[in-house]
Amino acid sequence: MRGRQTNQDQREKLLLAGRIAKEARDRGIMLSEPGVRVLDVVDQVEELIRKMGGQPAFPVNIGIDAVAAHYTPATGDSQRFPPRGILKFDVGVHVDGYIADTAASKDLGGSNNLLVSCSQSALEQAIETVKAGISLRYLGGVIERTIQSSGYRPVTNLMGHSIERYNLHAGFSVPNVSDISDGTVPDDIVIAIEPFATSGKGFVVSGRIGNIFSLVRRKKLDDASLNQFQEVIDERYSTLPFAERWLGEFGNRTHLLRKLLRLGILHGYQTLIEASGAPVSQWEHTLIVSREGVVATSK
Ligand SMILES: [Co+2]
Repeated sequence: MRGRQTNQDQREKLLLAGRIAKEARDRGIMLSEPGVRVLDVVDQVEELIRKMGGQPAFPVNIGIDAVAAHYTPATGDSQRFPPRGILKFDVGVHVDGYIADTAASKDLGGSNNLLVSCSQSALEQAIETVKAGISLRYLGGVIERTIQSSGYRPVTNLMGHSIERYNLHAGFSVPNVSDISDGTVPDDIVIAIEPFATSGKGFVVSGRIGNIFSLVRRKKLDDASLNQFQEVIDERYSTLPFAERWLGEFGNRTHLLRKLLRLGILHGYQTLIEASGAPVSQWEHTLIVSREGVVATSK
């Protein structure tokens, strides 16, 4: 895939995924209000993605306050948005495997929150700055300084990432600070840039599995129901992350998921939580970067 991201057909699919992701993200942010059921919003947004001709590239991630990433509601989850808190709404869309990944934040029950706006400014600055060949030290420094100038810290162990077909985290990372990588941004690449800001320590630790899984590798087992379950997952999601609640027709899915996790056939994503329990904000766009310029597909 790399080196061929700007082929016209691929580019159109990337742009369509970006437009759908933008709509989905904005709808999600609008619907997420104190007292509203989280699962209702997530269901509506994932439905919108499908109606518009895309597929979710991962389950909608809902992060409230110190939860930075990797949480999605389970089937029947009755949780409601709290009266106050920093919400991160992270959406992924793919069209034939071509992915857009985008996120926004909102101060629930409040308005102009500096923690929310500083990571947004950092993303804007990063998009202004990024180009093929630019040093990651410089780019990371722009993000870091923008967040610090508002009195907050970037989250150092969460990073932007390259994206390839059916591959959300394709190996190349875009740090949110200057001193993590000596590399440069390659020509002809799709990357998501995602600054995270916090009033806490500036790094996340792993919590429990947040109802999100992905296929690592299929294995032929002696159990027919486990084999069928693997096949359905592989056909529907390939190796992209999926939610427990997307497999509602399998009444025994909790049991099947647990078995496949234990066998290493599935990976379970642990929630990522700010180390001191402080709130985190995040903004994210997906960009096509080439010598001809930079296009933010989800903007
Ligand atoms: Co991302």
